[in-house]
Amino acid sequence: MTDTTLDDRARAILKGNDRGGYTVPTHGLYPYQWNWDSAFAAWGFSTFDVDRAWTELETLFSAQWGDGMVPHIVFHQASEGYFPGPDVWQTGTTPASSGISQPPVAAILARRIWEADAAAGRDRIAALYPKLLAWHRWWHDYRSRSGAVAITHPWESGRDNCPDWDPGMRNVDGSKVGPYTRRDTGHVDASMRPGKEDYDRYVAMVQFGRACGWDQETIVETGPFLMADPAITFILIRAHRDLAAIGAELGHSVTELESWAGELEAGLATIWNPEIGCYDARDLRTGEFAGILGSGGFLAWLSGAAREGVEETLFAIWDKVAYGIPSSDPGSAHFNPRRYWRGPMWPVVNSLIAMGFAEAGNGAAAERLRRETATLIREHGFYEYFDPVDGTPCGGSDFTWTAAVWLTWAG
Ligand code: 2M8
Repeated sequence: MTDTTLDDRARAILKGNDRGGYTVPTHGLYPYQWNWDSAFAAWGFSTFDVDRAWTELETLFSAQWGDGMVPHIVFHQASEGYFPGPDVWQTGTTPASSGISQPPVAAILARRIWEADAAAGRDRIAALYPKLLAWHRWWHDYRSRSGAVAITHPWESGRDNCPDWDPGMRNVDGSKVGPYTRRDTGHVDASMRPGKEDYDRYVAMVQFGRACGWDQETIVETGPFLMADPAITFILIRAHRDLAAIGAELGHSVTELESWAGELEAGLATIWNPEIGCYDARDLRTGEFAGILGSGGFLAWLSGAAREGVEETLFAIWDKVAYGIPSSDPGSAHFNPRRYWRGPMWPVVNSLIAMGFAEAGNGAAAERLRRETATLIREHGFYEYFDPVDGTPCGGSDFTWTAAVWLTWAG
């Protein structure tokens, strides 16, 4: 296919996954609206329909909770195709939603969407701004207490079963969750998805949240899982700054956002693991580091937080594969090139990493990453993710965020 044909195909995927005001990540496997998928969808739409781009974000924020949290899934329409659905989460919200959040990329991408058409976007971004600010405040008040950003469920990281979460997962008791039926393995090869023990623990964490009425204080203080996530920390620092830039342009005082970004930047010291020479995920219940190098650490450039020596450490793992930056180190015992987030390369994360490289002045690395990602999409199509060693396409096909990053970055 030529790149023009691929552009057409990418636009057709976004339109085909549109369910009316929001897009699903892919047909079948994911039948609802996911938080960070939607932010990428909006960025993709902004290349050919800015009005639709804003609508995507507006629909997502229509599900914002009273405390500012923006849920990771919004269950607009009933579907039998996904587990766990609204009956399991039981959050009691309208629209129905999950009880956890997802990486706060919305402000980063909203700023880019606004740049795509400044005049048309002014009223839309002005209306979204207080909602984005409330969400950022939620991350600050509830999740930034240890210095870095904490997650209460691996699904909140967006990098669900990556080895970064293994220390925290070991302490979650999944043995008493009772029977349930997974749907994901009916859509894609089970060997590419998280295992049963992982799912038992995921469900146990949902059951804890449900039992305490999704009380954030209780979940953070006494829940089964609390880990510092370097990737979300980098993303939130960057998002605070982008939201501050938006706010300043709109005439708001942004000192609060700037101070939140500064606090997180200082807090990065708490997740520096000298043993691996990199920022690292850390179990906040035990203090244990995960000891994992992978795509999460590469997001340091997005917030301008890369330290001396990090480039050498991290680029060595990129050099071990042929296509893009893998979600974990191919040299480690945890690495699995096709099992979901335990090693594969995800175009969506690579687009954020490249954004960081470009802004840090490393245009050559940004271009290498773009080229490697584009090769996979040209050869195989718009898959959810890829094997970084031999390029095998994996997961769902006709995937919204892969189409979106083709239109905005890789293509
Ligand atoms: C994956 O996560 C969901 C749970 O949220 C799942 O596996 O069922 C992750 O890749 C996540 O980052 C993504 O937002 C979601 C939809 O694409 O799928």
